[in-house]
Amino acid sequence: MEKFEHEYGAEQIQVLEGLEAVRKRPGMYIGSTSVRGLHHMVYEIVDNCVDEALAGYCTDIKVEIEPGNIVSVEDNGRGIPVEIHPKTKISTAETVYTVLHAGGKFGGDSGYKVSGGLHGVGASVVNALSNWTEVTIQRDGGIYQMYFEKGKTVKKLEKIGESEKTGTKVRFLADDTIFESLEYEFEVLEKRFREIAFLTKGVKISIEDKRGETPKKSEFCFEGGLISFVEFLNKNKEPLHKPPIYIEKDGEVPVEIAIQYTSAYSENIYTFTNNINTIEGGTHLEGFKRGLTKVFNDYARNHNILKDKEQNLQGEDIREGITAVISVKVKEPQFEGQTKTKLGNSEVTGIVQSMVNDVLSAFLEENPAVAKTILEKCISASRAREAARKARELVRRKSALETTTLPGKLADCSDKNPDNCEVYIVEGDSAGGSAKQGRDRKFQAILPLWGKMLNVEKSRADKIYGNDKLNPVIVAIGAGIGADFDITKIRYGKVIIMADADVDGAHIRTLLLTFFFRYMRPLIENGNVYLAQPPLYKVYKKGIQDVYCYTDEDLERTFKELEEKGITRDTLSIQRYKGLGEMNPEQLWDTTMNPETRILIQVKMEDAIKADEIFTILMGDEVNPRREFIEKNAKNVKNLDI
Ligand code: 28G
Repeated sequence: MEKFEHEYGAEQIQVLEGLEAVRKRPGMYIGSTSVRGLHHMVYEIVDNCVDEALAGYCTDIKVEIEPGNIVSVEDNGRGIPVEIHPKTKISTAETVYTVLHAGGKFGGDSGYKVSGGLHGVGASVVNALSNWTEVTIQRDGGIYQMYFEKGKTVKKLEKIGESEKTGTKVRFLADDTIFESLEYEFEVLEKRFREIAFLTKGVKISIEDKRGETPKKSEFCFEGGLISFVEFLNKNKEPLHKPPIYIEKDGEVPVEIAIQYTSAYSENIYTFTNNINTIEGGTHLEGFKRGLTKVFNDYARNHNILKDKEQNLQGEDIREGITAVISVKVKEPQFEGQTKTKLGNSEVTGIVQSMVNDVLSAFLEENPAVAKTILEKCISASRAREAARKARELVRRKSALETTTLPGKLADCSDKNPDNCEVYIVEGDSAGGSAKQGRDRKFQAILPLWGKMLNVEKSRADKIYGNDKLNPVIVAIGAGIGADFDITKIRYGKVIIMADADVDGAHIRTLLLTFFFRYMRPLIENGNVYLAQPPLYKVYKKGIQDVYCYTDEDLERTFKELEEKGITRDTLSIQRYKGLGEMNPEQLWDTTMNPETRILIQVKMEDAIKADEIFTILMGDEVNPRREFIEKNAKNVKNLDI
């Protein structure tokens, strides 16, 4: 019966089937139904505003999270066209919201999107996955509105008022029967919108969170675009030249690049394709690296900075201390790689390479002082690399003669299969002692570390090898460092950092993480690095079992639970652990080392920008940002964990 209630035309049936497919397999369209997918819903809508901005008609984008997790997005573009679409026989606006991939298939003229979230699926998918959607358009002197529920048109587009303005406003409530959670994270959205604002110069993006008692608000607008982006990334570093180098070229594949060298040793290149962060790099990055290497070598030769008999500088020498952002716009991007964030379009390599060649070499000719500063840095990097190579060969030769000896402090485990094994890197001798006694020696190895660690941010690879604190870590893990690091050789599947829950412990943790980040990055990328979580409190009383609490909230919860059993707070004793050393071996096992009961935090690479920022603040030469950071986080030590 129901089937005949509405008179659907062939087009409409197709539409309904299309959106039904989206609701049946949401993950295929929006990536996932976790909070990650939920945030993608917002990005999809905002991307439409960004497209309107890229077309040159929109300057202002306003995002609000209303109470009840309703999202509102508004732009001041031309407004989605309201007239009847010749093909679908319904308004263009309704078409955009009900026909899958309307942007690409309909419309004839500028039908392609250059912005677009990871999935670039468009408004109809958001509509299909929303409990309800309300679209308001100001255009042609009027205000128009339409309304949908779970993708189905409930109110067709109608004129509801007069207006001289233009623009589009969309409000939606994501469907809680589809998404695991509707709790948007302000900070996640904020970070993405900052990024979009950097990538789309001149556009103002504001975000306001109206859910809590005190609303949060941020506003981003960068006239400098990528130049501002690079300055932002380098805000805690010491630049070697100001302003950043900016090169740009329009054409079939528009390319924009900003570069600024700093006194640091790391290489930080971020690439974007159609405003999407291509974390795994790809052809644009490849073209950039090739172009950069050639331009600097040519310049050095032509200006006799490299003598005839001297070897070319290597790419890695030329990238030491570089911070760069590369943004390309590709009509039909192919994303490859494990997380589909690697650009695969092969034509892009040559385009970026020749653009860097032409524009950057011209820049260097016009700015010889900048060229000289950068090349001096490259040459000293090259010398350091040569010294490191010699040091490494020495180590290799040594290990070929002697049989590889494990560090004396290491209490190794008996199982030799890395998949089963874990190594605890423990701060201090006394905690190391307890850990050795408390562990399960079959699969748990203990490596105690103590004393002041080498500051890896300020050291080059040649020093790292010879360092008596880090050498045991390198040898125990057994897979080398830097370019030689070979993850298939790791001796333990889990590398667990166990340090006190205080500022000193946080410092050791950050130092080790910096070291892993810079010299064993695949270990972090592969998820092998963990942070042990020792308890902060023990709650005890004669006659009841000891309760360990890992956070303040945990402690409060424990009090409440015990109160429900009639045990009041004032009858309880609380021990606050100041360090691992205060626990006996058995306690350490129960609370922090027993796989059945312990809490391990896996260190994620997801946020390389953030990680690099914290490392730089804590380790770099600039003292003020470090002090500010420590002051800000002294109370909340957890924030020091990436
Ligand atoms: C507020 C939240 C999300 C948008 C526009 C403006 C136009 C448009 C959007 O056209 C149909 C398909 C391709 C042309 C285009 C207006 C041309 C002339 C637009 C948005 C017609 C879509 N006038 N603003 N779509 N195209 N903002 N914000 O969605 O051929 S979507």
